[in-house]
Amino acid sequence: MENSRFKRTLITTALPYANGPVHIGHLAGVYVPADIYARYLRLKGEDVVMIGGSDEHGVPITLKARNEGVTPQDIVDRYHRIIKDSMEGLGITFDIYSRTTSKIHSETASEFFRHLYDKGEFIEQTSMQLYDEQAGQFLADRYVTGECPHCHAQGAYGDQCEKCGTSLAATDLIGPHSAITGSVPVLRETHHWYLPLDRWQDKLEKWILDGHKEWKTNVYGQCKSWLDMGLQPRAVSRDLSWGVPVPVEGAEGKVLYVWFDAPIGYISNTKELLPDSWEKYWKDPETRVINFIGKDNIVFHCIVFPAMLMAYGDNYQLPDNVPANEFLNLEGDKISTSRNWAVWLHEYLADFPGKQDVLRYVLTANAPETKDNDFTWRDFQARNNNELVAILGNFVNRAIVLTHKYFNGKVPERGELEAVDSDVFAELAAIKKSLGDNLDNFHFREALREAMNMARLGNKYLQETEPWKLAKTDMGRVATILNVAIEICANLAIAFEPFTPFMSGRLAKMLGMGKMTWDSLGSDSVVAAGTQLSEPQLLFEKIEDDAIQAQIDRLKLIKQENQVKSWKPEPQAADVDFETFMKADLRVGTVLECEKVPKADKLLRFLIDDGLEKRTIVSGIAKYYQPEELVGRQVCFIANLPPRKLKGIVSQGMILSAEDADGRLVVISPSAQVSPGAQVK
Ligand code: B3M
Ligand code: ZN
Repeated sequence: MENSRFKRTLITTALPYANGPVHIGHLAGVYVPADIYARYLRLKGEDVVMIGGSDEHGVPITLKARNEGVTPQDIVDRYHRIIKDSMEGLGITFDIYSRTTSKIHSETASEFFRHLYDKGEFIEQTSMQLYDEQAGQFLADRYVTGECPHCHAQGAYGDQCEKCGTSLAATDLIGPHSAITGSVPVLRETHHWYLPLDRWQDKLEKWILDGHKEWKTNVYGQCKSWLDMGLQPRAVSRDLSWGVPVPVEGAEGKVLYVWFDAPIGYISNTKELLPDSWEKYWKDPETRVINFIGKDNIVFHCIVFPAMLMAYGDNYQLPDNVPANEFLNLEGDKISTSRNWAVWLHEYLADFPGKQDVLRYVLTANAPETKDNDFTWRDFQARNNNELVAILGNFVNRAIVLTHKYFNGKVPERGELEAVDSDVFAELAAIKKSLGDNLDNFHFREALREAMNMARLGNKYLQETEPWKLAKTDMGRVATILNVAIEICANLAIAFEPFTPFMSGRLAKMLGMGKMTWDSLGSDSVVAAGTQLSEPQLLFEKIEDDAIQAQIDRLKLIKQENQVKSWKPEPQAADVDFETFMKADLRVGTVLECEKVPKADKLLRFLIDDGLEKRTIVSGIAKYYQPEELVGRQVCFIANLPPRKLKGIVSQGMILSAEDADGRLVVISPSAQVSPGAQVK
């Protein structure tokens, strides 16, 4: 920031809803990049404050509470803890991580609303909204489902039909039902306060479209399309009992809309952190505000909240940048809290203790900065084993082990530099430059690649100079080479600090480094000659297949469970007349023999006593039964099908099974022993 007009940076991070734990999607989109950036600025010695907290209002929290039979406060208490602890566990360095149910927040949000209200910044409007009489509450759009008026799909939501993608109003739905009680909602009149965004259209256009062409294209593009459509008034209150009460008369039973109070949470949390100096971070033009968010939050941070701040006045600063990320998918599917399709941070920390850096590294190397990206466990393993272990860990280990071997772990003095040594220092300085440029521009993937190039440089240097070969002939040269190698290690500790702080801390300690600073990065004298290194410790260890397989198996199980949950029986088939049905000869037989059909993993061959003779039937249920367990059992089969050849075996009939929701086949048997050949009627 040396040459810029700013003196300090306020970093805000989207406040996660406290209705579930955080997952890798949240981390990759918001918290890991924000933390990298904050750590980078701190390394540079800048004045920076990073604000976080839980978003504890909104309808989903009330529904979850209702489903579990607990209070909304119980829900947010539970998840706030989990989120706060797990983020801390991952080394996300919030200066404060607070919550929107705090007293200071409701006071701040309430005052904010009241100030706008008194200034005449709202309009009041009456409208008809769907009301669930059984639940005794108005229904948020998302909680009404019905038939889409456009494509006539069932199960369209009150805000959007997921089938045809049309945006809807809940009142457009044909045959609407409440998602809370299933009852048919009625229309009721209600009134709300609206922030007329149209009043701010011109100012927002100038500020973003003219003033912030440097924003990421996804962010700029979304803003432009909102602005091009023309802004409309937005309701800022809701009929709900959970939230910050609307602080005006005649507003009983109404609370601030969650998206009105949540961004004010950034302000209240700053106040809580810095009761005396918070205003400096919000109202001084020398403060630079950066909002880290996911792409689904762009409109609220770039249009709605800035309009709120402009309406408030009092010199509130608008964000200087909003580096929103795209989404991270998991093993090819969209991450979903409700479908449990996620890698949850608190579970990761329990399953992979001490491996915070690996997750931070993989999420950054694969960050969805410009497009949606995919997290896979195989990629996670490969990046750990082939990059962190094989490149970074390996180089550092070699440098330190060799220093112990030849100099008892004391960093040797270096002699005259040869070209190959000076090249290293020139390269370190060049990497520092592009690392810094990338970080300044929120290109964290690229920045991480640069940091990794430093480790590649180290390996290449040792490969070229081969100090182990010189040990017999030229210890002076060995001293110089290892001195340079240790300098590279020290540079690595600094360069990686924003990305993998746990490793950096351990490495810095091994190298006897003091406080790490950005200034010393790229220099040739971070560690003084004569410094005693501690015993080498591995920085990273290989992750074995079984740990990865366990994660993949867990996801497989979740996929199956989801399939079962969303399963619906086939619609009933067309009518069949009685005569036709009676032509099918269904019988019971006893299984005499059962065995796998060679080279056919689905098929079992049965020998069945059908009361008249022994008949062979081939059936495709081998995945679901061991042959032995079926011998002696009675099964139902169709006796009068024409014989069919399967894998060279003539099958005389078909064994009946039921297909369960997960595709599993279960054979149908009589509920009591009957004579073989008994007909099923
Ligand atoms: N809680 C939405 C989300 O988690 C919301 C962010 C608020 S930021 C002020 O996607
Ligand atoms: Zn539709």
